Amino acid sequence: MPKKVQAAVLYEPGRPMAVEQVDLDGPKAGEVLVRIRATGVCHSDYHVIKGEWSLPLPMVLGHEAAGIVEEVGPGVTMVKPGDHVILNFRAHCGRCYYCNIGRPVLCDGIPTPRWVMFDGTTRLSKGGQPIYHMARVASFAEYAVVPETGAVPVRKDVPFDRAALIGCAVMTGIGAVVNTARVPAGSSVAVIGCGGVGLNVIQGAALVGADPIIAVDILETKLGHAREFGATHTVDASQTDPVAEVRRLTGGGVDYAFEVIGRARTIRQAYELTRPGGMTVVVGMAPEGEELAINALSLPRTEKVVMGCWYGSARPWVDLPKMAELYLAGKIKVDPLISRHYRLEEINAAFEALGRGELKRGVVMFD
Ligand code: PAD
Ligand code: ZN
Repeated sequence: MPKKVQAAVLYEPGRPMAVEQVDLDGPKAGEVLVRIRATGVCHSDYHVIKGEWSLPLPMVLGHEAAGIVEEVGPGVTMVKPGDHVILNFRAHCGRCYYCNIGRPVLCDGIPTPRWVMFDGTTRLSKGGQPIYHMARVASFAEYAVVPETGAVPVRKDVPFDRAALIGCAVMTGIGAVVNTARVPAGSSVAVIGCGGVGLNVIQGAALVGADPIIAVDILETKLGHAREFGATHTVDASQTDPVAEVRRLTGGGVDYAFEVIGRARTIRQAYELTRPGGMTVVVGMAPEGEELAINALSLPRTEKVVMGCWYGSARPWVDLPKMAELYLAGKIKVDPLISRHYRLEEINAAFEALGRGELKRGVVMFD
């Protein structure tokens, strides 16, 4: 018998999610049932809500989450009931080329899309109709069934709301600096977009000893948060041209520029405020089909590197527990990322607040 669980279901882009009872089948071979305790409100889910990416619907969104393993399917050996886990939104196969070279985020060993289990079917349904799983996490629900590699055990003394944010915003932001770009101490850094992920790029830059760290946003409140997370300078892009201002502050551009919004226009700004020989890292996820135009001749003439960053180039089974340890050791800030807690019934209001720029992060909690 499937389990009846409360979940937020997106049926149509641009429409509120319906918070309702759906069916969740138990874990099959290699899968794990997780009781979700906390899940973050990240802009990646918001892209789906806004219809910027064409994904199959209906879908339960949510990919930044933590919970407790309740049951494991046949053959599961990496986790056991009772484990506290951070959900990994890039569950990997462990056998493909990318898994073997230590880049599991790029795993291409699973032939099925990221909205269904590895075997191509969903565990979520309603009235016999399948409901898809956002990034094989689908945490806007009381329970989730995820692949075994998608549930990473962590120390039980990490509060669930903090653990949830480690699962995406913290890992992606800090990972962008430490794993993707490998920013050396003393480098100059600019971060365009100071939301939940951008603040973590800023704290990652501070962690590795970058200086200056220039934060760019269009909201004054966000620039205030940026200072709290280690920015040394702020630029209000609603008042000033960020390219000219960052070039002025640094005498020609930064060593590393991070775009953390997901628009071609701001990616181009990030490229233009990168100094010759520097690196532009694209973390933000643009609407599907959006193309980036940069001056072709500028590439050979400046030797700039343009680099993408997915999930902070994480090795989730190493890096997520490490982030949890760093948090518990007081070396990274997670508490001040949380602006507000919500209940699942308030999920639509939480995304509206994100859209208005009112949140560092909102976190949905379950009883
Ligand atoms: P958010 O909404 O919390 O933050 C976005 C920030 O950008 C806000 O502070 C805005 O005020 C600011 N902003 C908007 N327009 C401009 C502009 N023109 N100039 C300067 N600042 C601006 O989002 P988030 O931090 O949750 O996510 C940011 C992006 O990162 C988004 O595209 C999301 O999908 C992506 C993401 N990528 C990964 C990954 O693996 N690469 C992981 C998680 C999120
Ligand atoms: Zn996210």
